[in-house]
Amino acid sequence: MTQSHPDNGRRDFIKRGAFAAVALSTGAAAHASQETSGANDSAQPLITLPPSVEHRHPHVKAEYEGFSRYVPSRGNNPDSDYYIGKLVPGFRKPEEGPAPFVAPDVPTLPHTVKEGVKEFHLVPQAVEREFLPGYFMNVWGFNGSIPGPTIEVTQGDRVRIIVTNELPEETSLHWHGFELPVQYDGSHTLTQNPIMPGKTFVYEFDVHEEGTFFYHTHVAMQETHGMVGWFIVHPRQPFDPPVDRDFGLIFQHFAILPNQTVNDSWSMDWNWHTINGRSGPFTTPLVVKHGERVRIRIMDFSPVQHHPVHLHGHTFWVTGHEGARIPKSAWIPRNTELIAVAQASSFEFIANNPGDWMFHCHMTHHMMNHMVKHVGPRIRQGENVEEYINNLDNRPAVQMQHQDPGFAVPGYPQGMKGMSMSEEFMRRIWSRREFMGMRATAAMSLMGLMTTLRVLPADLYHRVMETDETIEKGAIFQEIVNRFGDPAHYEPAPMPMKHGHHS
Ligand SMILES: [Cu+2]
Repeated sequence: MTQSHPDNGRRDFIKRGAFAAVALSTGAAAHASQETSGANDSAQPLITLPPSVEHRHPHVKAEYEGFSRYVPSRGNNPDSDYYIGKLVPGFRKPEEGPAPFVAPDVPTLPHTVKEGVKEFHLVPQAVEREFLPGYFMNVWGFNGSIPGPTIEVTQGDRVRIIVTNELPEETSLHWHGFELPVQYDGSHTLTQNPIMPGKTFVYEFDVHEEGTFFYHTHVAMQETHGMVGWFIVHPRQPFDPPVDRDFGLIFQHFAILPNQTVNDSWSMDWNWHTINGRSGPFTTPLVVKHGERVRIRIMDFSPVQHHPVHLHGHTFWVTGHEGARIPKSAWIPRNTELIAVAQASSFEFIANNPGDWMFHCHMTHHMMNHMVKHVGPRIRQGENVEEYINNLDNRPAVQMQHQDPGFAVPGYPQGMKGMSMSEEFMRRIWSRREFMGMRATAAMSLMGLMTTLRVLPADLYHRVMETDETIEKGAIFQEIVNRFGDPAHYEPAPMPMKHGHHS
């Protein structure tokens, strides 16, 4: 592969001082440079090639040129295998097998092996789920969780799933996308009799496919209550190139009216949105190390809405949908991927741009939740619904005008001033390791179907994810600005926050 203007890229990197160091390390030093990314300015050769790639593809250096796993970069030739990091491998060695699948805030379903069959127990049941701190919703899921726990197997496995129905009504479970014997398809009444309350049904089949699948109730109205879970099948022959991270996010929405905790399964509308059963800012950030290859699988199990999911600061390759992995020649570079109801998409990228990056559905009304503080009893002075219900004859006075001057602005509520973020709310948001060191105002910008991708240099990743160090709000972000940005023009977030800060 001949490079048209390799020197342009080279000069550009070198010009950028601290960036250059990490782009200019040799393959053997790839891991070492990760430790010091951005903190070293010695000049070294341009190309960063992991030894495994050099070994397998001894002639790729020219193609690789122009792309760095440590600096936002494209590569020079769109037809190159390494354009936008397309086939740049992660640090994980192929012999280590696939990276563990991680669905934040959703457990993995344990299994036992009986005579060569992987046996799982799934329990459809009503569950209580805390969408946001203090906002407990009564929804339906599996084994105490919504989404249900992840089933994770390998292509070629035989699975037995023992389903015991703890719902108050009949159900059946569908294994979405599997080419299985029809009697185990779970299509309610078409292929099997319903599983009555308290009864057990056993599904058993061979898994010859690989990819991103899921299971769900096949009773439509139960679907609106949220009954879905991942069914991840790792390929027998590991995907190439290997990834270091494999995340899964399930997007859902519900219609839960003001002062209610139960979803309206008849509604054509929606007001609550969740990613893996939580709403922003309670969604858990995806934290990765600078330079890693990352896979994210997204899936939409919303009853009626599609989601254009947008990642900031990176360009990713769409590598598969719910059907199967896409041949490499047909991978598409994007920064926004539209997933329709019951579809899944997988994409991969090199995390070469440090920072806290928005990762969210781009539908404006999916970037917020309920917004109903001004509706019903909550417009009244005091917000205790119990008191209101228990004393209908002497209900609290209606609060005709909110005190916050923002409510007087035409176009209310653009500033989302109805959102209540109490001190306890914020304490819970910030109590999570994954949130540490983000800007003090970070939570204010995350609502509904919004989460964060945090790309951290190895030392900062270590501080956030592997130590119990107390990290001041904004400290990690400030450090990233210091190393990779323009600190002279950076203004830290005000502390304390206006609403519900904590110390
Ligand atoms: Cu959306």
